[in-house]
Parts: sequence; structure tokens; C-alpha cells
Amino acid sequence: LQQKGIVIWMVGLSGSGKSTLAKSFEKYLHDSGKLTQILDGDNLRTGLNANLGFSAEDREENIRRVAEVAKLFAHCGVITICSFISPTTSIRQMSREIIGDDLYHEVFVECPIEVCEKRDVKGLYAKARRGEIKNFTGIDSPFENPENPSLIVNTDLKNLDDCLQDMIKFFVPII
Ligand code: GGZ
Repeated sequence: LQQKGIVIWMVGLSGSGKSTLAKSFEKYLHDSGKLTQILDGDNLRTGLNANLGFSAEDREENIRRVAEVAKLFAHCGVITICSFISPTTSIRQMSREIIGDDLYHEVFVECPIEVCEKRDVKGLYAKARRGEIKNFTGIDSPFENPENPSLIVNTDLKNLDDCLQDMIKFFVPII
């Protein structure tokens, strides 16, 4: 396998477009013959992390386990794309430390919360506003913007294909 494993860690609010962008970048890499793995809520919170909720402690444990799994994949040469809110600086510091500075690449999928809330693809913001979901990120649970991401992708200012081009331009030279 002539491939260097790395971890691409996508950070952003619910509805910011992390998963959509992760999927389209994975398709691009796959079409160019690369071995990839997406880790996200859909395949982690339903399985390995099924016992975790959204308290600060559970989010930290969620991210800790994800980072450990991502490290294993990356060490096998897999391009591992992690798509988690990862809401705080300290949580992201932990994932960077677990994975190692050399393999960890952070992408801030930036989108104003007003836009995420307007999109409300799953109706979760509305539920959070009605108090039916507690500890919802950006409503009654904190989100700290990443301070030093490797890349910022503005999903409210660009369409999906232009965001994908930003990912390709940044990552293809280093993989
Ligand atoms: C935030 C929540 C919550 C609460 C359920 N807060 O848009 P989605 O639905 O598909 O993605 C969100 C996902 C966030 O899980 P993560 O594992 O990425 O979070 S963290 O990194 O903070 O551990 C959202 C859904 O789960 N969801 N309840 N209270 N998002």
C-alpha cells in the first residue's frame, strides 16, 4: 500500500455541513484510488459509543474513543476523516495529542449558527429551542471556534463543490 495515513478532523456545529463535505471528499479520494474511512456520529454513536450522550463528560469520552480509533486506522495507512462537533478547545487538544501532531489535521467547517438553525435539516434546533433536547451545541451547550485549524471551509459562503475544491487543494499535496 503506497499511501500515508492521516487524520482529517472536521469540526463544526450540527448542520454546518461536516458530514456532507466529508462524504464528497471521501468519494473524490476513493475515485483516485485511495483507501479511506469516515468516522462520524452515524457509525460511532450507534455502535462503539452507543452508551454515550451529550453531557460534557460524554462528549469528551466520545472524542477520546474516536481519536484512539482514528489513530489505529491512520497507522494502517488509511486516510481517516472524522466528522464530529468536537465543541471545545480542550476536547480538540486531546484528540490532537492522542493522534499526534504529525498525523492530525483540523478543518473548521465554519457556518454561522443562524444559518445552521435555518437549515435545521433534522429539526433538532427547533427541538432544542422548545427545550425538548437539552445540552444542544450552540443553544445551551458551548461551542468554541477552533483557534488554529489547518484549513477553514466556509459552507455558508460557498457551494459544496467549491468547499470540496478547498479540501482537495489543501490535502492532495500532503497525501
Ligand atoms: C449536539 C446533538 C445533540 C446535542 C443529538 N448536541 O446534526 P447531527 O445531529 O446529525 O449531528 C449532531 C450529532 C453530534 O454528535 P457528535 O458526536 O458530533 O458530538 S460531540 O462531538 O459533541 O460529541 C446532532 C446529534 O448528534 N445531536 N443531540 N445535544 N448534537
